[in-house]
Amino acid sequence: MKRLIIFAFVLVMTLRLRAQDGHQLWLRTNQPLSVRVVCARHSPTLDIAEQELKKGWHGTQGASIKLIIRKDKALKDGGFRLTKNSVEATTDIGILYGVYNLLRYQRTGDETGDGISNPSYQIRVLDHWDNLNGTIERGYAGNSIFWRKTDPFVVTEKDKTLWQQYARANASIGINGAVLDNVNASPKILSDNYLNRVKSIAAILRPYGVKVYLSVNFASPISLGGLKTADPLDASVIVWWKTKIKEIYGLIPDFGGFLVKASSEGQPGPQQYGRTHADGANMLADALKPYHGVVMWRAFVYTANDDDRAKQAYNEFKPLDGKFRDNVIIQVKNGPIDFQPREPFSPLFGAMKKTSVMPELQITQEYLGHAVYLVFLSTMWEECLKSDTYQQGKGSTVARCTDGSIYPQKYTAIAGVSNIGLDTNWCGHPFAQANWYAFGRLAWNDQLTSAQIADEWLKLTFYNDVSGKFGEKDYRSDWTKNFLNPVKEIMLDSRETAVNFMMPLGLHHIMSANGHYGPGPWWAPKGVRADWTPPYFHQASASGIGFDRTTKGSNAVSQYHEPLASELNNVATCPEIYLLWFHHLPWTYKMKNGQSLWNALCYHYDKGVKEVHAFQQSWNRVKPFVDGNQFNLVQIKLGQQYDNAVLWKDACILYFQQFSKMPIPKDIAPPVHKLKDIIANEFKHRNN
Ligand code: GCV
Repeated sequence: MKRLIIFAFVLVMTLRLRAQDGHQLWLRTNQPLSVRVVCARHSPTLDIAEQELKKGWHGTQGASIKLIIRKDKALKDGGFRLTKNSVEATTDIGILYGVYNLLRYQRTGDETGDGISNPSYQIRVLDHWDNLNGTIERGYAGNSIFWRKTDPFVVTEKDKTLWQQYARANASIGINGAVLDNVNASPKILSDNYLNRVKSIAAILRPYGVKVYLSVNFASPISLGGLKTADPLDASVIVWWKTKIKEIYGLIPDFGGFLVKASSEGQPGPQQYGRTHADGANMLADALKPYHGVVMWRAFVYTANDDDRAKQAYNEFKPLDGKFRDNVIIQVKNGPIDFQPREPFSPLFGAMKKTSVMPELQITQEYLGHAVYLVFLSTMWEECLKSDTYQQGKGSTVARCTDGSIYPQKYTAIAGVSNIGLDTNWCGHPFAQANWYAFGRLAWNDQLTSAQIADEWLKLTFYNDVSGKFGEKDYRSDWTKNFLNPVKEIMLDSRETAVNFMMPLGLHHIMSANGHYGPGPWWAPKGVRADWTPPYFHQASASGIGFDRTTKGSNAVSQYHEPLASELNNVATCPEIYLLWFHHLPWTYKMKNGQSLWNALCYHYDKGVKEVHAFQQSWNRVKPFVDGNQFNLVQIKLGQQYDNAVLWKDACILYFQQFSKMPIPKDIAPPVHKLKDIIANEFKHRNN
């Protein structure tokens, strides 16, 4: 008997001390207390809610909690009300969201406020850029969790477990949709075999309230249906889509709808038939309407013409305002170019007043250091969502222009391009999980601050990391002072740091063409269209640097509403963070602090490098509080980030110095690389 007890004890301790691999995300549990759950009804979703309470209860030992579904005018769909002893909602999924929130409050120690919570956006969707062969475009965490090359149509128990874990993680932060395939879509996704696999995925995601959507290729009627055209006004094309959509709903009755990248970056679209984006989107919308499906139609369009690329989406879509069906939602990237480390908000936000518009954010770090850099993207998204468009007077923020507060949109929605793959820790970098988390939290509540989100995520993810120390007296205050506060500071500073060492003062799109990782301001091979090359964007010459988008230049400023347009147009009032986005200025231009533009640029690069170094030192100090595996992984990645930051600094300073011909300030560390070596090595290692 004694041996049995010792064995059981050792087993429990071993399990408790098992190294963290990050797979549990922010849902790590630690010895729940007992709870009694009372619920008059049963459904797969309610059963999950009950199990979650039992698995994760950290409230009063032995408490009793009621799950109540009833009409409540204060609650929107999915919303919930928490009282001392109950979770109330109008729907099953509202109960599940309420349960996850209650459990989160228990674990973070945060207050529940008045207990009512409603989502800011109705549709909170992850866009997976997953290809049907299992690879992921701009994915840095392994292959797709949905598709694979070998045995593509076999659904294994392992698949189902992973999809269930994925759905649970999403539900825990309120994400309620998943677009399962790349926007550069293969027509094959609409073939029988793939649709049957989608059906299997949908069945696992359904109890967690996650609907499936598909990206579709506009030319599918030709490539899959054998038609001669994909013209959206052609009767046979309309019938083809109607039939296909009927088939989809026969398999998946709660299918969400389509995401479409059309007439963009080589993808087929209505324009090749002389039709507009509205013609294309409306044709699909009409076919989806009887089933309550939506079309998320992307505004990421630009062509190789002389017009400033930053202006093109607005020029294309603004004239179509009011011409879209009410189940079309125009999906707009946060900035006018392409998910750069810093962009002003897209002028389409707030400008389309009679059309549903949804922000598209990029969770995967295509332009922000892949799964190598520690960059907490929440501050970038918060900056965008809280930007004032002035479209309906002061306070018309991007958030309010898209969440239904200002315009009566039939649907409100927000999308995040997923950073999830088959890696054990889902996202490649332990801190990249915070970006998935932050997207979900902001989609639920677009008024949250990044500080709060970081605080929650750190508590949920790391608090019980070092099990041996967990029960110690004063552990909580020790942990807060020595882990939570310094790591939160790293997270909150991390995006500005990346901007500093990559593209400060409004510079943009000067990254390497090799996977968009590392610097490449020189890259402009013959024959490549100009608006894909960095010199098009930075415009560096002996006379200065920056893209003139003022009224004297491309006039992109005029796409913004007053007083913002004038503020941006005037170099004296344009915020310095956007200076070179909107202005071409001489190297000697005097900044607000008296420095020359050239010196300011050098100091920003240097500051970014120093900040990454400070992150490293700060991280080294938190070692006692972090699981060894996770600690080492982050330490290694910060080392790689530091090296790359130095490369960015050296490359950009040396490259731009060729034009400025000015000396590098003496009080910054001189470059350790030679420009010619950096350029020669640029494509040596392939970054996907
Ligand atoms: C899915 C950028 C990316 C592409 C991406 C495209 C888009 O250009 O580099 O990989 O394609 O944006 O958003 O459609």
